Amino acid sequence: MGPTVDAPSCALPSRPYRLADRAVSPSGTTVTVGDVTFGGSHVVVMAGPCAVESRDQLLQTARAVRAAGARVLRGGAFKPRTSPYDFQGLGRDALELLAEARAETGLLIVTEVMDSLDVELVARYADILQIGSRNMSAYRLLERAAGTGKPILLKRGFQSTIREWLLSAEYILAHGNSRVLLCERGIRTFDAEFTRNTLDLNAVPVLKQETHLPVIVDPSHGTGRADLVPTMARAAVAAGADGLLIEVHCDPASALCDGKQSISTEAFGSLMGELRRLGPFLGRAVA
Ligand SMILES: [Mn+2]
Repeated sequence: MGPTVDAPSCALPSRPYRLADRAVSPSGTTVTVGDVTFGGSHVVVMAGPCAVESRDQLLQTARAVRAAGARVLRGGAFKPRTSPYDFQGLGRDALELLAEARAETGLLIVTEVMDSLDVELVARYADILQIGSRNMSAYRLLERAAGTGKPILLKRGFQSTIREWLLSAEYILAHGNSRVLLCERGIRTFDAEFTRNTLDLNAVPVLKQETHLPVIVDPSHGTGRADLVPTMARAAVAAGADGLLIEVHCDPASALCDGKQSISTEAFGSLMGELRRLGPFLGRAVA
């Protein structure tokens, strides 16, 4: 007999994201906000403009997405733009308009908080706080947002691995806030000729194994192209996503932000019809 060698362990390597670990809740966690539940039998659709631009723009879009079956209205008040000369958002005025749209339509509000200094302000208006892709690793911001007790939509950093993303979620969970939604929104790859980002749908089944948290897909930023959004939205639902985040504008050609990837209210209505028909084949209802 030669020297003894330890047999390779077949056990999974221990996961560093202790609270996000699927083992904590093997059947998955649901996150309930108002009358909307993420992670259950329904695929929840969140829709609206990239940025709140005006009262008319927001209300017109909100009414249309509500009529088509969306449950949550998205709309940026504080916009992290690549150029400091681009439209930066209407700030507090946008939050007031979002509140007005909620009062009229009954839609819940998801909007981004970009800076620790704005957390309390945004939390006074939002039903769900969004942490944007650029801020996924802003750990103090994550903790401040977690401390509000509001549900957090955590977008994946466009240059972040799934492990890094789950560890960012762990910051929120470890700070005592268990209501985290993970949102895949595309990552930067070598091929940006035809698409703005590469939508990583691999992440959906990977996350379903690794974590109990609900998984959302954003096909708008994931592709950067309105014409690709319906296809990738259907693909996301087929892959097992618990929700979708879609940019919709009442007049995409005039949008101040992300017009190329924003679908019209009419296209959104058609997409919702397709998703509703597709859902039963996948064991999900779409709402
Ligand atoms: Mn956008």
